[in-house]
Amino acid sequence: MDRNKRTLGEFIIENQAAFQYSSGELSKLINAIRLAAKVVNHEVNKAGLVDILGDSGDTNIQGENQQKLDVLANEKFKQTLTKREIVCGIASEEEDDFISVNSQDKNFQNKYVVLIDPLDGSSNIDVNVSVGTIFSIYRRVTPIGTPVTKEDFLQPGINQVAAGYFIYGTSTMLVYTTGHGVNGFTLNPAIGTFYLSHPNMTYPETGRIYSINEGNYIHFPQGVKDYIKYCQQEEGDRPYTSRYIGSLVSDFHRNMIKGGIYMYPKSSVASNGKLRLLYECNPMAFLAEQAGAKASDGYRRILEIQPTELHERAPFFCGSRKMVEKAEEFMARHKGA
Ligand code: P6P
Repeated sequence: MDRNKRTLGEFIIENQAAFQYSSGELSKLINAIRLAAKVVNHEVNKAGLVDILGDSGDTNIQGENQQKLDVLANEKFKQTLTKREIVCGIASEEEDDFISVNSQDKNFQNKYVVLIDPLDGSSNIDVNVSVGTIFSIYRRVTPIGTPVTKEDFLQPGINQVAAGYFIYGTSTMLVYTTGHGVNGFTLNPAIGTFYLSHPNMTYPETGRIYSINEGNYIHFPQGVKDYIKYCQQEEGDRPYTSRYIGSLVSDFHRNMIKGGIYMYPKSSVASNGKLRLLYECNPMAFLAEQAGAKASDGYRRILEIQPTELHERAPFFCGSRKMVEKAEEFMARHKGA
């Protein structure tokens, strides 16, 4: 029963002092993101009805019919975040450029920028597979009182002050960190409240699950091909199990609980892989490291990469520390290949 579990709100207040920029700002920011996620969760859960019944009959705030879900999710997060008096800028996978926010004409006094993938894995919606929202939060680096610039968004992942994801699956969860470990909260849909269900989440040091789209095998670097064959060999605790949902948040979440590695490497058809550094790799890498795991591009720590473009991509190896280190060993053998 929820009676003896702390709510998200209680947890944030109890841990506010640990957040170096507290004065309630984190609470407002996480609450804003939580509110938008509950709306998105509602829309995701009835998505199938749109196909079955045609128009869901719902209209959104603009009076338009049901929009495409990832556009709808983007609008919900933008609306909610711009109303909070702590966000000065938003970058989103669904927006070509960043959005400068000067809520209530406060002369750009707000301190935080939020980068977001509003609905990651949205192609899975049509086949009823879980999807997620990924968010990453930084303090601005340009002077308060001035409009945000691209510099405020192009920060290395080590500068994140908070990051997390929502997973809209068999249950809806929020998993986030502010640099003091990773905690998971499960939504009780009956009352719309998130409860602390997974305190202090940690990745197992090793595991037996590898997640990669092996349909791209012929395009992978030799180091990745060799690592996949290593996973499939009959030796010791191998062969491992291949599990790939096609939704980063879901594969990451399962691997954090069971142990495993997720890989989206570069290839001959995608020179930097597919995942976006700023609002997919960095937040998931922050969570991974806070949970005792590892995240690299096959060579370098993801969180130390200096971004140059808002939507730049990065190869991504993330999960149980010993598995990522083994994959990096294979990559090192063919460095430059
Ligand atoms: P592929 C979803 O589009 C996503 O960004 C991740 O969530 C997922 O892991 C990956 O792309 C799937 O890509 O090329 O294997 O279909």
